[in-house]
Amino acid sequence: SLDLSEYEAINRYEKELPEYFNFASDVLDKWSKLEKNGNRPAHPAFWWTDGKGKEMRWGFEELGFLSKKAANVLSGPCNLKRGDRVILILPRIPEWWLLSVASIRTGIVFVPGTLQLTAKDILYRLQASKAKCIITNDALAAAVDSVSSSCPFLETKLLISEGRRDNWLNFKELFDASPSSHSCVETKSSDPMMIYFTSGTTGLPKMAEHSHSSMTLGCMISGRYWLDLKPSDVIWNMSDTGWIKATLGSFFSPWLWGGTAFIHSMPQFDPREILNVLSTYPITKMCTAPTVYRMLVQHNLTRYRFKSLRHCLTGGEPLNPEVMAQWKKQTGLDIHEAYGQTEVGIISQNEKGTKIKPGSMGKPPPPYDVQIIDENGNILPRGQEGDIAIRVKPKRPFCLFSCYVDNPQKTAAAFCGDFYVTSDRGWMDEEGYLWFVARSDDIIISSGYRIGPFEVESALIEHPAVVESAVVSSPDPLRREVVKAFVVLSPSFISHNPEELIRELQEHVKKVTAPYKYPRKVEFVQQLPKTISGKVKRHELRKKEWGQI
Ligand code: BCO
Repeated sequence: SLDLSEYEAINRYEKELPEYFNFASDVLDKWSKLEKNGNRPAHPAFWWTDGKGKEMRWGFEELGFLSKKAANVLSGPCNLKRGDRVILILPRIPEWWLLSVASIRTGIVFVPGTLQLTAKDILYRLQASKAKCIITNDALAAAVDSVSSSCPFLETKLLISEGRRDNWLNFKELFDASPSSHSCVETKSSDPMMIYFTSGTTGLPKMAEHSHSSMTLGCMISGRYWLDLKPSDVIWNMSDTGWIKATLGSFFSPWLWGGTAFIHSMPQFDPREILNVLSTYPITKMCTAPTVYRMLVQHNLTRYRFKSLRHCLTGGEPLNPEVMAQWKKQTGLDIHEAYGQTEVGIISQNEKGTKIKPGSMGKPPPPYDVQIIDENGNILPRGQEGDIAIRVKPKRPFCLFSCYVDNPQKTAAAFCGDFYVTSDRGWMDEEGYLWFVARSDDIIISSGYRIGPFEVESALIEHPAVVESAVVSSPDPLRREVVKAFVVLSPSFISHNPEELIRELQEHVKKVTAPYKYPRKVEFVQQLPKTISGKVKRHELRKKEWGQI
């Protein structure tokens, strides 16, 4: 098996980070050698199914062979060089994994995005990232074409499709003709590897950059103690490929530990399909959003037998203790919750074999020193609520994001004194368990999505009925919280049927921006509460929604 003790020592501050690190050459290619020599269980490294009978299984050797061919497509016909950025928007199909590995091999910085992005979202991402290439499929090619003339940096469009499209390169054709020999570039541990667009409380999403070591080696401790991974494991992490949870749970963690990343393409979310897959395949670990567990426990789980499932995990939003109890009653298994963010990965976890306190996010793993601080960066006593923060001085944990690209102000604003501040409120109990309270800003965490109110308000204002709006979180039994819009109508729309108008506004938002952000609740109001200087008091509306005033 691969000796990972050095990487664990780095996470425990017992060893320095190596100057050079590349996940493809230092991890994947080493597993490939071990596999070839019979020193790894005969499991696939990648096991994909479309749920309709089509399957794909690759060992590490095959993954290496195929991803080297994909790397040659990127640096050959796509003309991409080390350091160039490529936007990658694909559903859960094998090419997403191949092209992500290929980017790492070539030193190209990949920028994943969700398939729910609209033309406007893509335009913003292409312009902000200055990406030279975009890779997507037929579902989004027309949206890309509708904006590409406004993207001066965009040189290449790569289509993953059986068909051809004008002005697009076809991946399959190039891949088939591509050579399989490729030398992985040497990347410094601190070189940029990937960028995620992440929503903030003001303005459009920021670009959180991660290095070649941050999330790869940063998966070490969570992979070992939270996910409890071994080479014999088959882990099914259900995240959409646009979120960091996909790289963490379906890529870096399973492959660092030499296990199998199991993927179901699942174009439509369907709880019954999930239960059937768990009953059919030898999945030993599953990780999915709390909202999914909430949906699953509404079914009679005792009708299913999950033969291989041993360990259940969750993260992205808080899980209710009642859902944990129902899951345990019906399956006999605990749900191990972890807490993290795009910028920092996993910073608190309920480790396998430790006491679970339902409702708590567990304890911080090394290298993170997580504290609860006040607004001046002072550590608060145990039991007292404050900002959840990560110590960055005297030593900055290597797994923290590098920066918000091109945005030194926002990067600086994320730090206070000796700490990186998560903008989540919480408290720590006497035993060091972390408890989530709420966001300290206006961000909405709905079914695991991080939604910036400004993005939804900007979409709403584009509708002629909307004079102005304020978007806040509102409680919801299934999604924990949902987006609620308070809307001031233009006089000519006041007499319209309110139900029809709500539906129209919802459909409008779904078209203008990624549909997961649409306001599931809408209330028409005559005016919005404002400060003397005219700033909308979102916190007042939010407090009312949550029954706090
Ligand atoms: O619920 P509705 O049907 O009214 O609306 C849904 C979709 O139908 C709709 N939609 C999607 N594509 C559309 C569209 N409408 C029009 N055109 C399209 N092309 O939009 C709404 C989308 O909502 P959804 O995505 O929540 O859908 P759904 O099917 O209810 O999915 C439920 C979940 C739980 C599977 C989904 O919400 C989910 O995947 N949540 C988890 C998100 C996640 O992975 N978060 C982790 C982020 S990373 C992180 O937290 C860092 C941790 C270290």
